[in-house]
Amino acid sequence: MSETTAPKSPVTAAQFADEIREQLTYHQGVTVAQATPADVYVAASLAVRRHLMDAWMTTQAEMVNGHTKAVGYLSAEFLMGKQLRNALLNAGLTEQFDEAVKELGFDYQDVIDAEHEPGLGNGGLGRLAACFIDSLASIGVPAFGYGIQYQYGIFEQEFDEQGRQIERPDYWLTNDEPWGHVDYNRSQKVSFGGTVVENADGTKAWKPAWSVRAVPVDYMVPGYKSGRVNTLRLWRAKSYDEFDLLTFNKSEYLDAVKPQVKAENISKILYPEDSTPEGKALRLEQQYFFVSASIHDAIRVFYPGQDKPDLTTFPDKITFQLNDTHPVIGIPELMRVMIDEYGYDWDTAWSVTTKTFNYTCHTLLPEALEVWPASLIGELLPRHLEIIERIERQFEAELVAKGVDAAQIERMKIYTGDAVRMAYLATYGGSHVNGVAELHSELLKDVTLKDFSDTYPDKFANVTNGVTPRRFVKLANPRLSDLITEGLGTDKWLTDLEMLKGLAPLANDDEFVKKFAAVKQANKVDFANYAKREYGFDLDPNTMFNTMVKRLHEYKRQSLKILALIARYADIKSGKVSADDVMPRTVIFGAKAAPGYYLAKMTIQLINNVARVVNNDPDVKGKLNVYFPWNYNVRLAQHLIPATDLDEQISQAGKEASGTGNMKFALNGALTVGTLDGANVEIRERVGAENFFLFGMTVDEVEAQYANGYNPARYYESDPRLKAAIDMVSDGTFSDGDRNTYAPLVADWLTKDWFMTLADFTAYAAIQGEIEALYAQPLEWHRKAILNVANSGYFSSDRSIEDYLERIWHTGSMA
Ligand code: 26V
Repeated sequence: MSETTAPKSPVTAAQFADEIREQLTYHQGVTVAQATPADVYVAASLAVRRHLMDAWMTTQAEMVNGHTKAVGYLSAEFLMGKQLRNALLNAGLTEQFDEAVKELGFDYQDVIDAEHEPGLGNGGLGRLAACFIDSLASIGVPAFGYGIQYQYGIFEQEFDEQGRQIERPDYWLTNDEPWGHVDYNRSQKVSFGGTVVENADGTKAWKPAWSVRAVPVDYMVPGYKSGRVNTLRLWRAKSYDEFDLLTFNKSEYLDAVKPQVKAENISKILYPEDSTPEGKALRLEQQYFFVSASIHDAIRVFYPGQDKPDLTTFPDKITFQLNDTHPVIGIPELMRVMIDEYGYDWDTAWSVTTKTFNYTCHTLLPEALEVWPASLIGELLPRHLEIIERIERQFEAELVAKGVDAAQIERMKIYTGDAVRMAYLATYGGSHVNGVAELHSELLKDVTLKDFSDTYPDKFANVTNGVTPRRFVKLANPRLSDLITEGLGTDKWLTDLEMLKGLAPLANDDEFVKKFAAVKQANKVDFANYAKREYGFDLDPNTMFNTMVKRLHEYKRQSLKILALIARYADIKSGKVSADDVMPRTVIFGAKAAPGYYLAKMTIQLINNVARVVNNDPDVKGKLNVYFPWNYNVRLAQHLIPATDLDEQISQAGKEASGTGNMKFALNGALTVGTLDGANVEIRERVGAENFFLFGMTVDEVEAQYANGYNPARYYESDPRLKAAIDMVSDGTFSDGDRNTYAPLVADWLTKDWFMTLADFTAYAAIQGEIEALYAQPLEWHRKAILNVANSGYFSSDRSIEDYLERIWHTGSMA
């Protein structure tokens, strides 16, 4: 739909207040006088949902009846962030809400704060899925997001007295959750275990041992000014045997609920690992659970009421995007459904399946590519293992026919006999494979999936990631949004982000630059207040805000940042740089570590203790401060990114697939210090090399170092500042004199340092001088920041989706 048919904010503020009152009365049964901010949050959310309902139903009806292929985005994670303000924005009700809440006697902020964000994702991959479904709806592409409604999302992070990470369960569903509609009537049955038997006619039948009920919980995904509302369908596992009466009667109460507990465990918790997959049965159960339910759901939606649907048309109805390897079991599942449930022959099923699926890879770390033990698949999904075996046989025959040599065929095995390589299955079983930034896609072709790209070059594509400007500029940074709209004379940039280019000339207009600087300053003051309120921190908004937020991983190199910071601290403290020459900085970290990731957790402890020591040292007072707000999440990102002056993207070259934080920062007018890695490469290309602080080894230099036998101790010995910093970590400066606390971390740096933190230290430290010199000239700094904003329009997730439509999905938006 075009903008002219977008919802026209059909109500006034007074009417919207009435709608909230009505929900309070008839849904919650409380009066306005009795209501808490949390009640108003629920009532307002339900009221917004009602406004979106017609568009939601129309979108679904037109999707089924229309001629446009739909997109099914299969993802184990959707890191949505808070819903209310986004829904208000897209429904055109923001102002009415603000006034209505006031009229009802509530503080706007209290109502917004009552929403607990659903943390149904680990990091970049989950947040990307959320940005993508926003863009699909905003562009008007019919789409389903399909995933799992975990009862517990990513853990809540706290720090103990020693600065160590503590994980607490995230009880996000214990409060009233107004957004998800539980649709018991559209449940699907998902089965596991058992055996495969052969029928008299030679066909196979799977006799599963147990089943669970997949109940869809539907979330509206409203497009911005598109009049479209797509669906995010998250599956919740329910038991069929609520209660085993027979067992119960024998008074074995706990045994009676066992099957129920087993079934419902499937959607109980999000796995908090985000790089090293663990071969856990429960995780494979989760994957199969949501993928099987989703495939059956799509058949139900697109062939309504049909017993014998013509599934050869399935790829014309929907294309499934596999978000990493997590949903790849969908490939043998669609084969099984077509052959066993609908009676198609192998070749027809294969042709439909390969046309239906596409695979996005989000990593370069080989250890992060999922490989399942065949024994586990055989136990849980015996029929699927048979199908995978047959895929392997067909694949090998195809490779032989193509003249591929035996050694390469051996390397390319999907099914080794012991294990199943899900990335290989996805590559062979789908039409396209894409990486998430140009460099990443090139490395996929040249390294990770080289044999496959040599054999099937046409399958490989790139789609560089993007972020939604609605949430990450308009909602997160209203001041900048207003200034952009003023500068461009229109707010159409929110759906056409390349229009930001129009700001470039304004980088030479001192008046505009000053306004831009004032926006940043006001955002910093806001963040300082927020940090005071939420964390008790005292941030000085008159210092440079220097931020590093992302999951804690060795390859992302928080260690590099902390070592440089320690070196700086030592310089100031020793008087090596005079206090007058120091550009005051506030360094802000945000990061969760996987609960079992030992070195990552130790790094968190180190950062917290460096913060404690530095912040309490009168010698550096006002010059250097370090803060680590705990529990980094989407909400904190929305507060912190607009307030940041300098952003850190310092991963070892060749390890960060893309990054999306880098895009959010650039769009919010931060400058980046970064390596030539992931999407940094493309950001720098667009914003201009002179507006980006580049340092560090390239991919080729990294490879050369590995090849020559990298020796970190050499760097320790050759840079005295680095040596001093590491020595301070080992001598107990940040552990009350205890020399053991960080010994494993120090030992890793000195003897292994796989991600070459030490090798990049000197270059990283050197560029700090350049950064501070520029920051000392505010007008010049902000000019460059404006050019970052102006030239980052490419990194809209709308553009990413347009690229998927053209390169991968071969479809478009609804008329
Ligand atoms: C892997 C695993 C392994 C099993 C346990 C649970 C789990 C959950 C997630 C993952 C995949 C992590 C991969 C990931 O998040 N990649 C990030 O994807 C972003 C979006 O494309 C990209 O910007 C980041 O560079 C990339 O690290």
